[in-house]
Amino acid sequence: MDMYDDLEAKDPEIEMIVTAMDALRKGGIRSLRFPTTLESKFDEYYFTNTLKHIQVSLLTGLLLFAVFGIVDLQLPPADRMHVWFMRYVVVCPTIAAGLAFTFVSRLRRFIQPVVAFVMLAGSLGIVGMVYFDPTPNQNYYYSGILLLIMGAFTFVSLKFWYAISWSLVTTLAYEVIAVFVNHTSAITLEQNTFTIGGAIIIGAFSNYLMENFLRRDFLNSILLKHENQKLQQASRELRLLSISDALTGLGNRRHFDSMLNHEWMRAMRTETPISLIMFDVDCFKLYNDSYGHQAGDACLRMVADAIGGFARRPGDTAARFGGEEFVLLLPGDDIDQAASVAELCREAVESLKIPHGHSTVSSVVTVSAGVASMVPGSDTSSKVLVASADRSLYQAKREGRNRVVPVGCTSMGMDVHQAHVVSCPT
Ligand code: GH3
Ligand code: MG
Ligand code: MG
Repeated sequence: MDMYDDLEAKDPEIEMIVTAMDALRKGGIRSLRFPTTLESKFDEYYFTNTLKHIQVSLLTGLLLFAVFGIVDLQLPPADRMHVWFMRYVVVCPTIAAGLAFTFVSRLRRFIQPVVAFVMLAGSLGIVGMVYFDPTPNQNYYYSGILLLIMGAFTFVSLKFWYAISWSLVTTLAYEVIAVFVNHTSAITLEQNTFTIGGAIIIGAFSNYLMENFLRRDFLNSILLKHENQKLQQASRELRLLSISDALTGLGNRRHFDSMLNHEWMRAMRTETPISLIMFDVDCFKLYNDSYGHQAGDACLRMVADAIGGFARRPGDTAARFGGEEFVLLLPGDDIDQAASVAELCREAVESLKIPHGHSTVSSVVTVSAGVASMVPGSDTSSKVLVASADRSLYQAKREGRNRVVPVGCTSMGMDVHQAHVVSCPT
């Protein structure tokens, strides 16, 4: 099974890529053309991956063309001047201009036709030399055409259709000069034509393979990018799932533990206070018993929303501690600030006005809260903070529920002295 089979087929771009990949695997010249949108992306990719290569090959071609002027020394001076004119006034400057062009990034989309044009200048230059060749069978420069065919198909990274078009024009130009102008002997012409044809077939095959593989490479790079994005998204979702409570959407216990650890260390470093509020829904068992478990779940969601709205700053963490207990971690807040937030939460839950006909403290759903605050020292553990908040919560329950008890303080919300210590009958 391929990695492609695994991709969901619904994404049209991916479908297009999979089809193109299949076509490239099956082979054939038509596979060397993607649908327009993909093709223009491939152009960009091709350009980026072949630019250096093209520059090196043009520079090498320029040097070779210049150095090959040495072979012209065999010619009589008058003929040599013609050839040198072709070589140094026409072809070399054209190659140099083409090379310079490759450095102009905003014209990069024309790089293929420009390289094809430079190659054409080179091949027509050699055909010109064939024309001026003073040797008896005018075959002195013919091998240059073979060299250029090799270069065009493999060295300069021309795309298949550019290389094919170039080779046809070059061959035609050579044949016209050889047949109609130079009247090259039949035996030489036949030999040369077959060799050119053979070189083109071999060159075209190599060029086709290179482009085919480069296209596959391009498609693979998109697929890999796509897979990567999907994996990243899945891992983000998984992480979110692993730290959130399924019922309320708040952080879960694991998230709370890790945030507490993190913020505890930070508070220790910065020597700032960190506060924890622990909430517990009052008489919730009775709520469940009277309204049913589903209504109980809906009630927990509303309470969680109300409390979660008070985690406002980075580092503030609202989480479900378990059952009908919630926590709000407030790094940077001291006991007074945290007690005020706890009181606001208590009021927020009360003002939801969720009817609770069987509560012993109110006609609506209420929460009790225990608040603790510490500046962590190196010898204290965050467990101490949780334990103190828990103790305060227990005290709030004992003092009559629907109230906030900061550690070591008397309760807020309801006057502690008027509160009856009641317990929910279970
Ligand atoms: P107190 O005021 O002393 O806190 O009394 P309480 O009835 O709230 O406390 P208790 O510990 O006796 O009961 C807690 C109840 O919360 C019992 C359990 O069925 C209920 N509960 C815990 N988790 C869930 C939940 O996810 N959904 C629902 N619907 N009920 C839950
Ligand atoms: Mg409880
Ligand atoms: Mg309770």
